[in-house]
Parts: sequence; C-alpha cells; structure tokens
Amino acid sequence: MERTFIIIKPDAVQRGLVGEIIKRFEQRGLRIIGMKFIHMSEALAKKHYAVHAERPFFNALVSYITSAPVVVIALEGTNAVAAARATIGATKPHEAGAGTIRGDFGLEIGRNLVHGSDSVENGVLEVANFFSEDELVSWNRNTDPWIFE
Ligand code: IDP
Ligand code: MG
Repeated sequence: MERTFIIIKPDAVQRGLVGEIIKRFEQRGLRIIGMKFIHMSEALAKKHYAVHAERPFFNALVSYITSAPVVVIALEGTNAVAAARATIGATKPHEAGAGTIRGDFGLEIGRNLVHGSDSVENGVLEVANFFSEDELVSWNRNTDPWIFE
C-alpha cells in the first residue's frame, strides 16, 4: 500500500483549518496510519526541505515551517501520493483549482497551508523522517473494501 506524508502547516493551524484539512483526506479515502501535533525543530525542517537548500526562499521557508505548531500525518492508500497532491492543489494557491485545499483557502506561495510528498519514494522517506515505526499503526478499516477494490 502506497504511503504519503502530509504537513498541515503553521498558517493552517493558526487559522483553525486542521479539521477541515484532515476531513478532505479522509473523504478522499486515504487511511490515516500516523498523526502528531509537533513544533518542528529547525534541524528537522532543514532536513525535510534539504532539496530546496540552495533556493532563495529557503531561509524564509524554514522560518515559516518552524514558526508555530504543525500537524504531521502519514497516510496510506492506492495511489496515495498522487491523490493527496491532487487534493492539495498547485504549489501557487492562486493557480490552484477551486475544490483543492490551496485553491479554497490560500493566496500566496509562502502561505500554502499544506505539504504532500511528491513521489512514492519521497512518501516512504518523509514518513520515516517524522515517525518511528512504533508510532505508525497498521490496521484495516471496516470501509477499506468499499474504497480499495
Ligand atoms: P510543493 O509544496 O507544492 O511540493 P515545492 O516546490 O516542493 O512545492 O516547494 C516547497 C515549499 O516551499 C512550498 O510548498 C512553499 O511553501 C515553499 N516555496 C516554494 N517556492 C517558493 C517561493 O518562490 N517563495 C516562497 N516559498 C516558496
Ligand atoms: Mg515539494
């Protein structure tokens, strides 16, 4: 089963959108296997966004993601990475489609509310960066046969 990693970012937490955002992944059919409310350390933020280390917005990105608490979530499902990215919407919220999280709640790239892994490989790596194996729950949902064919 494919895994993907989600962050409900500080702006979304501050704006009281945690429940609204979790709801959208749940209604998509993705299965929650891990969830924590944390204040991310600078070291973990730099590791998570290491691919952007040379970009001009890197320092602003690290200070944004560490500026207030976040909710980190591990999800499982068929095509979990692509499905979650579609539910999140385009990186620039003003270009994100209506009905996506960023399209419904955001305007600016530096306040785009939520992170989702961009590949199957990164889904596995990012879940492992934020969760130990004993924080992940392996379970079968009663609705799984009605969502996973
Ligand atoms: P993604 O979150 O849609 O995968 P990435 O290109 O991987 O987008 O960028 C990671 C995060 O870095 C974005 O979600 C956004 O928070 C931030 N970011 C990306 N580009 C810019 C920029 O040009 N200015 C400010 N922040 C940016
Ligand atoms: Mg990305």
